Amino acid sequence: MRGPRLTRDDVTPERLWLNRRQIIAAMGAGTALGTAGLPARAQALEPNTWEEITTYNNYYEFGTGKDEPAENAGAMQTSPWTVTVNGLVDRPGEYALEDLIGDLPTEERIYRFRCVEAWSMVIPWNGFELRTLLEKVGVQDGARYVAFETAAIPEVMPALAYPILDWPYREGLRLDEAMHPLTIMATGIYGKPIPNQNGAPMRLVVPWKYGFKSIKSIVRISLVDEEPHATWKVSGPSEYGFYANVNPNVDHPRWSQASERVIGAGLFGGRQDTLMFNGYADEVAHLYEGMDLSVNY
Ligand SMILES: Nc1nc2c(c(=O)[nH]1)N[C@H]1C(S)=C(S)[C@@H](COP(=O)(O)O)O[C@H]1N2
Ligand SMILES: [Mo]
Repeated sequence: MRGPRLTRDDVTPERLWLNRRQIIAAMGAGTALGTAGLPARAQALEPNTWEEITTYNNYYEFGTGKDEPAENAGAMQTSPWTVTVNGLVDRPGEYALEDLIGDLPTEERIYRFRCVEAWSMVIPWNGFELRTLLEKVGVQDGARYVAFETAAIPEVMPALAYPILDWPYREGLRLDEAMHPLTIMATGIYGKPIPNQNGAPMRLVVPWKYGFKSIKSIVRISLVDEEPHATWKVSGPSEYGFYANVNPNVDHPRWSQASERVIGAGLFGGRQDTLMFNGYADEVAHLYEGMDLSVNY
């Protein structure tokens, strides 16, 4: 197995991951050895703890503080859940979530996750490749992008009352990005149902892009022929582009993107260099051949 994609055979149960993490941490603390000599995967893809992944979140509908989604999102009812699929598709409709995704093959994927705010985690997602959903509903000729929309439920999402972002939260991918096998819809973490603060019942995960592309609690998927509305791009076009590929060479106007704070990695010093395409360049760089990524940021 090469590269950062893992199959079920590569996956270690949460408890073993955590034990190994403690062992690695102890090595780092007790000796000057640090992570030297460990297999590359142990250095690069040591998952964060459940606690870290589910209490340090961005989900602005529930508040802009990192702890607010975990505090507030429990009130959201995620079952039953309806997803509207429309636009240039053979089988549009308002689908009950189980009818839309219940028969799609799921697996665990351990991905690096890099927020535009220059912090990162490693998260073991459970989910399915987005392309399997798109193939099921039938993408028509002429579709060039996929647009996504998050639920907007004012009764449980306190921040919808304020114009922090252009609600409802929306994002989009070019069709080839959406069909790429690394692009998944996540419905779980560590083999458990995905918590509301992480985007229950179904959220996008695009590991080579900044975290804001990975839209949560999706209620609409539209196949369209023009570049879709993207919430962060509309909120700050000079700061957040449509592509949002992780690129250490293009700084955010207000901070550097050359390195990142590793959440939970205190004993290792807690910072690492940011990798082009978040470490997934071998898999995805070809999608952007011929594009100027400092213009198409
Ligand atoms: N609907 C919605 N989706 C969202 C966001 C949000 O505020 N609302 N924040 C984005 C940002 S900026 C990041 S970094 C990730 C965070 O995902 P996590 O909390 O599961 O780590 O979700 C993304 N998806
Ligand atoms: Mo983010």
